[in-house]
Amino acid sequence: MTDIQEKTILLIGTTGSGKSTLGNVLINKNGNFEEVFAEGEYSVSETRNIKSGRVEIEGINYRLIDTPGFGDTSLEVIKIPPTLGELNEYIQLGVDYVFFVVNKKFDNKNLDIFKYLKEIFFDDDVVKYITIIFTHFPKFKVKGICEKGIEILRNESESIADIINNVNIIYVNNATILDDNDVSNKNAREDSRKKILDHLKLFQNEEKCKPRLSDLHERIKKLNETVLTQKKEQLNETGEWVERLKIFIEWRKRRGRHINIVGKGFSGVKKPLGLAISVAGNAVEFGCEFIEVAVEHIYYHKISNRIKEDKEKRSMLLRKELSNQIKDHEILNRDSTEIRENLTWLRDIHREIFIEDIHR
Ligand SMILES: Nc1nc2c(ncn2[C@@H]2O[C@H](COP(=O)(O)OP(=O)(O)OP(=O)(O)O)[C@@H](O)[C@H]2O)c(=O)[nH]1
Ligand SMILES: [Mg+2]
Repeated sequence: MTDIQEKTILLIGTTGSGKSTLGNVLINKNGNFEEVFAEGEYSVSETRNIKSGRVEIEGINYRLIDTPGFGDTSLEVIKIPPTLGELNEYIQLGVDYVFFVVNKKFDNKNLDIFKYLKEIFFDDDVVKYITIIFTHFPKFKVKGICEKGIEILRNESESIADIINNVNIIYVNNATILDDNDVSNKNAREDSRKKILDHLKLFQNEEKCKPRLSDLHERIKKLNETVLTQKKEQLNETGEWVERLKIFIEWRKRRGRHINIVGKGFSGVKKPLGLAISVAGNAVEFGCEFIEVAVEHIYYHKISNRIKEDKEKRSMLLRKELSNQIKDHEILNRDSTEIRENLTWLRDIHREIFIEDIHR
């Protein structure tokens, strides 16, 4: 009988985060990082089904479970890939490590995945087993830079800080090895691998993390349905808000005001997408922020994804996009009743001024 221990590593994360690649780096087939799990070359989800691979390292047999990525690019919701219902068959005996793979930035989608790990696949205990592995991080060997990354994350939001403080974090870079001469990327993969192997040696839980297997398929299906319904409601609500905004901004523009200036006197408390809107002293800031928030949700994938990093540029583009929309808007053809119905959120006096102004 062999005396080889077996440990299970579950790779989980959004699509394109680098799960399959990370699996290949750990297995290091033929010492050449050959593909065991298919790595995506194009911007489409590559892994459709769960797959497992093995590697023996220093007397320990690691079983790697590669999974399809979370993500729904069309709706900005994070549905659980239905095929993850089959995880049952792979992790019945429990897992030793959950490698939560993140492409550079820990965002809201990752917050959702974290929640699903605790509520759908495991329970709160899973946090002890999670290591967040940030991929696509070329400077991972520069001294101090990973610590700085962690510090930045801690300041990002309370919910992210709460996660960061309770899990292990590793930064790596597993860029594609282009050809035999691509020593630089090969070395980077070797260094990444070493970093993770050191972590595996250092960090071990005595017991395996037990999954919640019963009705997994059903629970995933139910959750996905709920997520989609919520998103649909949000979009409808946002759509209505943008409509109202267009009318309001048009009004301001016609009165010679800059599009961003909502002006004093506008008051009302509304909650598009859970964001409380109220105007007291700082009307201008409110205006910009509101426009940005409302439109961002509509054009999220069209614009903000592209230029996520550059907030100023993003606001500018969002506003430009909005003004283009306004140009097309057939506001002048609306009759007073229709406008009144659209403007229930304005104070009576402002609503009437607006209608008068439009029909002048
Ligand atoms: N530069 C760089 N590229 C990476 C890194 N990790 C992965 N990639 C590349 O990113 C792309 C996506 O990687 P995959 O490993 O297929 O991602 P995945 O998480 O398995 O994606 P799905 O199977 O769709 O869920 C591939 O082209 C990889 O070569 C990294 O650390 N740095
Ligand atoms: Mg994959």
